[in-house]
Amino acid sequence: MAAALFRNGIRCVISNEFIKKRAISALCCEVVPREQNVIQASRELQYYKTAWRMYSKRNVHQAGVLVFANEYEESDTKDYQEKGQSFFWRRKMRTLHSHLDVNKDGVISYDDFMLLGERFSDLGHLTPEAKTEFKNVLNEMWEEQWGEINPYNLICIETYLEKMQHVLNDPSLKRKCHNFLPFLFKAVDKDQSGEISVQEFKLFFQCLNLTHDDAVISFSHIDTNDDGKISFEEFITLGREFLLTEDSTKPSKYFWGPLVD
Ligand SMILES: [Ca+2]
Ligand SMILES: [Ca+2]
Repeated sequence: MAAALFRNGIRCVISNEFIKKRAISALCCEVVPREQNVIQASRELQYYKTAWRMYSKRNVHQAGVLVFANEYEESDTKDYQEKGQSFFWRRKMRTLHSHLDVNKDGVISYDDFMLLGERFSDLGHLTPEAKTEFKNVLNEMWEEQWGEINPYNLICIETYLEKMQHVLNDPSLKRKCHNFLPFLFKAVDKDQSGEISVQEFKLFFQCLNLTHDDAVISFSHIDTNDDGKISFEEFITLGREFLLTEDSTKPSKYFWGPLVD
């Protein structure tokens, strides 16, 4: 049931009336609704409701933080084995490193980071306020993950893998690792309709120097409910999962285009 509510997407959660109806019908359709499921469902609805409200108020950063504020807690407490050792996950991180290394000199610098931020901002014609907020988040992310902002702070692939593995194994960092995604969504959603069309997604991939064909393939996987649009919820869920899962069967592996070898 919880998964069914998830699939409905955050856009549907705009209307309070809809939420009530949806919650009631979802709960009634369950053959034997267990108390735990009910609590979980109402908690999820509350998160999406609050997240969307904040997102709508341009508090994009807080929206992203909220969406997954309580997710992955269980797995954190259950599984203490060090994560991030699989070839698959490391391949995904190498793919992301290659996108973040905008000038392709083999290392990510603060300039690369800002340049990519600029590209995404221009892509969606973000308002000056949203652009500043996005830049602040990128700055915070840089300082938190890579330390000092200076031209000599260069992140090679080995350092990147090591740091991302640290994120994967640190619950507090893990909770924040997707903070940039709501901004990215807002930037990619050029017409600000609240959903990403395949045309908008092609432009996003263009920013990453990927082809339109790559975009179409990734789009089809990220659009998990096959409605021809990528919702806020689909985008954040899969974008975050790309960073965190070691399960190679998940469609989130397509989020950043073809994986590097
Ligand atoms: Ca670079
Ligand atoms: Ca969709």
